[in-house]
Amino acid sequence: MADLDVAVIGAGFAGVYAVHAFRSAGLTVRAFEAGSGIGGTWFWNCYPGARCDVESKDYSYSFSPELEQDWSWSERYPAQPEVLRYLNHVAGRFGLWPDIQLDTRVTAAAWDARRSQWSVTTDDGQQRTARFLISAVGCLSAYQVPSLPGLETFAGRWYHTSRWPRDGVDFTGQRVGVIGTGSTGIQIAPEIAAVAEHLYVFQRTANFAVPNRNAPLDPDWERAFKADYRSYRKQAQESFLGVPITGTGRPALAEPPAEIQRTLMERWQAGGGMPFLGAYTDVLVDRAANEIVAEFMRDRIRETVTDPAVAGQLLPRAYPVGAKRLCQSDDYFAMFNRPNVTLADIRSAPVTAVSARGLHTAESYYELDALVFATGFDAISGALNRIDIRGAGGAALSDAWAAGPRTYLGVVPAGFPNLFVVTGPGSPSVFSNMVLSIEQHVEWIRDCVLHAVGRGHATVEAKPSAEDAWMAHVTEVAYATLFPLADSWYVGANIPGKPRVFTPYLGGVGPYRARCDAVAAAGYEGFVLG
Ligand code: N01
Repeated sequence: MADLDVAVIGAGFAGVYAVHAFRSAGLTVRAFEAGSGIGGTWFWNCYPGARCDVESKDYSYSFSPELEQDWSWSERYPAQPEVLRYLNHVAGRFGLWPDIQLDTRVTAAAWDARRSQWSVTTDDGQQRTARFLISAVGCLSAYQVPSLPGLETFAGRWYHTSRWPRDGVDFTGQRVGVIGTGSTGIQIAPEIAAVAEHLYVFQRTANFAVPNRNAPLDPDWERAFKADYRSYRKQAQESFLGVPITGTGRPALAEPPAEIQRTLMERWQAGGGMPFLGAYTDVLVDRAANEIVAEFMRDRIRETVTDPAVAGQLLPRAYPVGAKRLCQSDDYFAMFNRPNVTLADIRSAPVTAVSARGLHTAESYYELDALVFATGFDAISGALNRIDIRGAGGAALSDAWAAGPRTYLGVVPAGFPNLFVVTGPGSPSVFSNMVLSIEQHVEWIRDCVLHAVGRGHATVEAKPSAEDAWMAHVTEVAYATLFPLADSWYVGANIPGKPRVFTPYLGGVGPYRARCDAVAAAGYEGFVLG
């Protein structure tokens, strides 16, 4: 008999909710978390400026109407410490701590076909057995530091944003380099510029960013909004992104140019990426429509950055807007007007080496006291591939995913009985409000497990043919859009040698939920219950 009904890897939003959901269903469950606290990405990414780009009213659990009413967010977009406080509140409120084991990294998991259970190994040398194994490792947790020649000789300190020192870093009076201008780099750079003697931003690809227009939440607004929270959540579940967005419902290409400018400006002033990109129906599928929106955004950079040469370098041209995750910032572009900030283009003059006192590019040398890598993640599959997971017949998950990660329905990889991946490859995951998608996945997995257990089944397996068909559908939907045109982490292009495969599901949160529900209603079609 297994030690546990359910073992969960990770205690971020997904792991915390999985503990609650399975325990409430009467199963024994334990989450193993590598960090010394819960929160996952929100635990590790405690760099200055870290803030969610989904509004707090959306980026919060909906499973408890009481929690939803009692908790008050202070800002429209929550900063990292507040998200972490929220998760700790949830763990305390629902009594989840006894089933969460911190400071414990899962290093391996092997399927024992004879006993129909997983054997889970952790870095404290312990082994636990569980009937079901749930990956809640997150899509953006395996961070990557580029291998720069000479980094080990650097006499200053260097940091990756996703392993930020918990007691902070004081950059006062220092010359600091930031490599990376994605969502993270754009958030941290203005914070460093405010205190450093000089900040050098090393940019490989210029990025689009919309304003947040972040602000404190007005208590009267909050009261009025919360009065109808339930029906808002329902709309979110049925929406495309997991956040109800009102677009014009029209294609940009059919709209008079002046009207487009008026609509985009209105949304620009209101802030937020989803309503901005969602204004017109063709922006993410038609290159010409996309270019209209891209040029609108370039105009905003031109009017913000006073030095035309610097503005020119900041204009994004390498990919269609939205095909990489749209960044959000209220102060990134204006930061380049500060006398203590220099933009260095490392596309035309790549980094060649790091030495004791600084960084060398093909054209220049920059003396630095500290270096910050905001260089992102081996996304979607990286965290699971770093665990030695062995399924039926001892097959390694990393081998099964060698040509790109695969699952049936975004949740179960074929060949790995009783393994479920929350917001896995082939699910809307990073193209949605993650908290809402996490809840949907955890509840679907719980119901599937209860269905199997209740009928005396020991195993749940995805049919390889169902996995093939699902991944073909995921690919077909993706290639009807502009997303695959960008060298993004969505396709693994940021990791040298990673196969270029587009795995997030772009079919929409509402339709995806309906599909998952239909599979369950049909007796878990595409699965073998053994
Ligand atoms: O990572 P990224 P991130 N040499 O991969 C550059 C979420 N998130 O941590 O574009 C030089 O997007 C790379 O350059 P290029 C959000 O989903 C959310 O910023 O590959 N440069 C790029 O500029 C986001 O999308 C929030 O040419 C190198 C940057 O590093 C995801 O996390 C906040 C390099 C990496 O950008 C990841 O964001 C933060 C190299 N060898 C993150 N390797 C919010 O909620 C990489 N780069 C707001």
